[in-house]
Amino acid sequence: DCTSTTPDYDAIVVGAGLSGIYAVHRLQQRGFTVRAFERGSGVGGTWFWNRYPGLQCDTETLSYSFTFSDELYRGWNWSRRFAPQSELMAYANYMTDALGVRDAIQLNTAVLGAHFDDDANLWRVDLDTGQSVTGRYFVAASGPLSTTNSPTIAGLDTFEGTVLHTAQWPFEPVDFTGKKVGVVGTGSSGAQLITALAGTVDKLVVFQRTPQYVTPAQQRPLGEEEVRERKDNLDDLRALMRSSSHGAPGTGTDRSAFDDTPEERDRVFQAAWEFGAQAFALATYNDLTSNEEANGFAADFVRRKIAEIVDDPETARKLMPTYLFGTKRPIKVDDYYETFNRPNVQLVALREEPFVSATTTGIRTTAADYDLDYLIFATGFDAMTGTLFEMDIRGRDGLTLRDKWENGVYVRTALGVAMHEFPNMFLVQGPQSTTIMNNYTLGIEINMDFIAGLLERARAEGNELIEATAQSEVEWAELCQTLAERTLLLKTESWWTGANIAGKPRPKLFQSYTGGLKQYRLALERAQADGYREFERTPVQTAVLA
Ligand code: NA7
Repeated sequence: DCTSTTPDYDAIVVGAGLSGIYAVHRLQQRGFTVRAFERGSGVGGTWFWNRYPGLQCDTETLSYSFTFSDELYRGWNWSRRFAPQSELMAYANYMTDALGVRDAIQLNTAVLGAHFDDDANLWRVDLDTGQSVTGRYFVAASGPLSTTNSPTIAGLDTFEGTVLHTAQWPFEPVDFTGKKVGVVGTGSSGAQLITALAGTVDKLVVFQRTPQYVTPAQQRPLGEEEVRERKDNLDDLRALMRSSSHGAPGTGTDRSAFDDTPEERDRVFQAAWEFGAQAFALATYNDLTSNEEANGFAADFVRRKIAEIVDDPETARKLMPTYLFGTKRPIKVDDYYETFNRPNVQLVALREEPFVSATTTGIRTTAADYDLDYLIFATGFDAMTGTLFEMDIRGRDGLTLRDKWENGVYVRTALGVAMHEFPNMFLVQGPQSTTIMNNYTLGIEINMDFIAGLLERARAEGNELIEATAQSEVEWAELCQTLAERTLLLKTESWWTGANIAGKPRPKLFQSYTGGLKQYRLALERAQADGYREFERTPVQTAVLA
């Protein structure tokens, strides 16, 4: 006597960044009706919001492209080794149109909440437009880095200059010519912004909390020949990407740092420094982030470079990182250390002279007053769980995701894509997938192809209610933690360890799968081949109302 209530859509997708765009496509292609909601006024996600000067994607365009379609890969031309923001946005729009998914995406619409209805067995999704829609499936493609971290500084509201955040950049270009600009934060965003602004501004004050290991990206325009070559050998490229540790060529090596003499090691590090991209971190030696002594070889090499490059010994000292190399995300930016030789660039080491307050005219530290027209936060994101917690997501019996994951302390997912007690909810590039060791475009494909396959299988069985088993998420979370414990990553505080947000409890289970993208893909392929045993499937039934 069971009847099913028909939802508005088969699937509701949150976000129209690259993961949302691909999610809509993959689900539509398998015959599901889909609606995506995007809070921005355009598609592109990360590339839509992060429009700061100097932005470029630090994964090479060679592999930072979807590869599921030869035609679409060949139909797009990147101009440079690393894509600038405008090209990344154009690419997101190209994919949206080429895949014909634009009509399925509702822009300017934020998802406020999503509640699983235990009786109707569907998701009720509340939007900031006042609308409410229902879907059988709820797919969070909301991005691991999309809720900003904006630290508070006492008196900031009295500052008469302009406050900006790299990930909430104004739509109109900002003219920094002749201005005094302060940048807080020296992660990937800060490092790119600092090198881009230094030549324009009158004065640049860099407020650095933790010094970083920065190796050159070696940006350059692409030649016609190399573009043709990569397009002609797409099968090889795809195979290389799928069998590499980070989903891109040149990420991974079998060699240990102890295979070489100190002189040979320096030659290897120097060659990687000159090659650029992720070569230094990922293609020199395989034990840099598992063995402290090996780690020290790479760290020392970068510190020697800093001493060589930076003229002022005091500035060089402040720029020297002391934490373990590669335990924060490696930064690939050209001319970073060189920038501190410019007479208009000043480095402030916040651990030596912390902020006291903002003033009407700038920033006061314990050592000095800095006059500023602009204060720019390049302070990163409430990563991984931040955006998911911001939405009011509730599974069975009204259980909130925040409670389920105990405020982020115990994040558990089945294979990084779903949670027990949250039936028919799926994650694309969510916690415990490969977000910290990913070429995102391939990571998205691998995640979404698995999810679409599972949905298709369940539909064919007549079992449209899909729920990860409790056991599968416990096992996967334990695996993620065990793998992380074999690395040095837990020894450093960063968004990788979930330790970058003031007041947010530190996770006790690692929030990313660090076995590499190839092993992750193989784990998903095994799950598929074994009949998706991690997921209990039942027919959709709805309670008969008395
Ligand atoms: P990141 O990598 O999280 O970097 C944030 C930077 O901001 C980093 O230097 C932080 O110093 C600094 N920070 C954060 N909070 C503060 C406060 N309260 N005071 C001073 N400095 C602070 O963010 P990005 O946007 O650069 O990059 C994010 C990811 O995007 C990146 O990893 C790539 O995957 C792409 P800390 O090191 O915490 O001491």
